[in-house]
Amino acid sequence: MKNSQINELKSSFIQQGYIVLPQALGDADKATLEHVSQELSKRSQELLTTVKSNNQNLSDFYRENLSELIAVPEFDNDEKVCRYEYLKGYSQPIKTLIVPKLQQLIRQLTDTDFVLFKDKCNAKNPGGGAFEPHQDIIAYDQFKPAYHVTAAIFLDDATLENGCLYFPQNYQQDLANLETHRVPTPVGDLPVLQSYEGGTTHGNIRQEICDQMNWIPITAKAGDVVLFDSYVPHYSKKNKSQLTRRAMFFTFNPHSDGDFYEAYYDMKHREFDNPKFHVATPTAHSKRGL
Ligand SMILES: O=C(O)CCC(=O)C(=O)O
Repeated sequence: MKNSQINELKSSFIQQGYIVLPQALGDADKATLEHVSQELSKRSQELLTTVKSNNQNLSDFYRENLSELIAVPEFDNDEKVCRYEYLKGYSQPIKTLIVPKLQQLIRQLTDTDFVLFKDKCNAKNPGGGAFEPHQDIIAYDQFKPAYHVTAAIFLDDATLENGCLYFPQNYQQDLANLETHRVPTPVGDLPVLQSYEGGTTHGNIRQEICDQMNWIPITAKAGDVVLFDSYVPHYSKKNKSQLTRRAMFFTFNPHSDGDFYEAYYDMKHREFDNPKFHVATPTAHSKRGL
């Protein structure tokens, strides 16, 4: 990338909270991710099927299997994979090839060193996968870092029909007069918006605040990367197509805050049902009374 392009992306990222990087990964990386996705998707499906056929619950299963891939089902079907997590912990190519590449990319665009905080693949199978408007930060605040950057890598084209992401345009300007808690971050004070607590809407940004933002769909091609910070609100609709809309999400925190990857996944294995891990997601546990 040219310096002028990088500078433009940097300021857009700070202003909007997200940027789109078309075809940011090369063919070899795309092939690696396709291979990993097939392997891990198969494993997560096996896990859901086995736990169900053994009449176990996932919460007990993960407390006893602390290094296993985490498979999370859709709320309306306990054998349909919504997402799987702990990719770096489970896959060598993710650890040695993909994560270092993303660290390099994020460094180039933020001038800061980041370490991996968490990682997941949203399977977004036909008929599933709607994520309500939310800010990721409220799902992460049990750990020290107060600012994160996520690289979303699309493995399939993301379209209006299959549930692409939506982000608001200039939300900070639109919400400038909103009285809300603001957190100091490396890119200035960022707002934490009021959300619903408990029940089926746990973690969703309150409707009257959603209505003040100008949401736009971000369609993407397989191989595109969208970088977004942990404060920018976002959502996606149900997949109404007949095919999956897979996307991997690698979330990083500044290196200077420390490395929490294993601590995060230790907690997630031990507390699978904790609502913190089911913010605005279409997963089985988020839709239970909390
Ligand atoms: O995969 C999607 O469509 C939305 C992802 C998301 O917002 C999340 O996992 O927090």
